[in-house]
Amino acid sequence: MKTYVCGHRNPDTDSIMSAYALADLRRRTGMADVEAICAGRLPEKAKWVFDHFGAEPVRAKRDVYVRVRHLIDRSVPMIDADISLVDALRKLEASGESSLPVRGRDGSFAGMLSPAKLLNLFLSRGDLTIPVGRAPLHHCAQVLIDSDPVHDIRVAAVKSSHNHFPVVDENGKLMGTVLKRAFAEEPPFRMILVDHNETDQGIPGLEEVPVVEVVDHHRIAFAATREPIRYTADVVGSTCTLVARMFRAVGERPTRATAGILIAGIVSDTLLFQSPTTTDADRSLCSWLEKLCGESAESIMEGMSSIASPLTSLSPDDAIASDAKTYNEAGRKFMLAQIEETHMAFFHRHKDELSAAIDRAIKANALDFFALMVTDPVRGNSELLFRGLESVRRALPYRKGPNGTLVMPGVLSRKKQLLPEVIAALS
Ligand SMILES: [Mn+2]
Repeated sequence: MKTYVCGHRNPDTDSIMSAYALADLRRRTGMADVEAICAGRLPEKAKWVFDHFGAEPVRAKRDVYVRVRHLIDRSVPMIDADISLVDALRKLEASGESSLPVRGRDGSFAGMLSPAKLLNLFLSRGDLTIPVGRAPLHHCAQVLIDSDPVHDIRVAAVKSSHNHFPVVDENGKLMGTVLKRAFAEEPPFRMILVDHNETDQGIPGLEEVPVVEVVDHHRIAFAATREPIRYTADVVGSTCTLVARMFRAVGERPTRATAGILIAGIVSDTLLFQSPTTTDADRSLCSWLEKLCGESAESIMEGMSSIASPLTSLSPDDAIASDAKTYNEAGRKFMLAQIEETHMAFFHRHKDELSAAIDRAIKANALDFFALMVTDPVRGNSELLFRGLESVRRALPYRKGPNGTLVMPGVLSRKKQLLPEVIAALS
């Protein structure tokens, strides 16, 4: 069964790199079919890292919804319309199914071959050597589209009197059959979460798929599980630090590329060990990785910094969404976004467009408020653009600066510094 390793939505470098490296480790320790994916678009910085180390970038995936095509039963044959009816009936008999889909010359779905529909033909001693396409076929079958999410049709399918559902693609081409019992089965893949554990922050569709492992350095707000799962959490500066530690614990050495990829995650989350979230574990595991990689953390950080910031390279709507996390706290729904930018003046100049984009996001996501934290990792400061619930803004301990933003001297971490203040402001 396939296992996806995936970080949070609007993924940052730590999320993507830890997914890549953990998939590598799980593959080495015997997991057969494991793939690192990225929840949405792969950011330019991440592309640079994979390119720099000559590694295959993780695949960007919009969601992990189970779709009709995942349920197609490959053991159920399709009947070509031009074979003789008698051959078709032999195939049907051999399959053990009560009906089979018939595929027209052009690949389209022509109907279901079902003995009940042929009774008249048998009783009238009709010719069984005619092509099956000319025999009476069953037409009222419920035809499914291969790309449809299963959750939309599960209830109707389970209630339906049919046991066989022919599946077509968007062009009407017959793709196979889904058996009714498939709707009751477990999803055909599993998830490993890195760098997050809250379903709200995960890839869409996550709520449908069993999670078998979590590796994370955030607060724990994970739902109760049915079975034991592997859960690795610690208070360190990056998830990549935890993955590096896991390599070491089982005596596996990351390759040069994987070591570099892990370093990229560590230095981007700890802002090259300047963030207050940094721990000794981050520093010591990073120096182990530097030896394996042959490149310094500083030079990898420098390479990543050369990539344009979201503020310069993206539209205001995409920029505020590029690293935004959703929270539900004290009955309020809100988003906290973070952008790194070493030119604060550039941020001030675009404040109005960004405010408008934030207001659109508040409306689209039915939020109570949205705070955009713009962080200058070089000077070690942040500024906050706050929109929405005025009472929360007033309760925050930051003063208003000359540019109308809230100034946050020495604040670098959304998780460790901003989020606790926001939660305090809500109570
Ligand atoms: Mn992280």
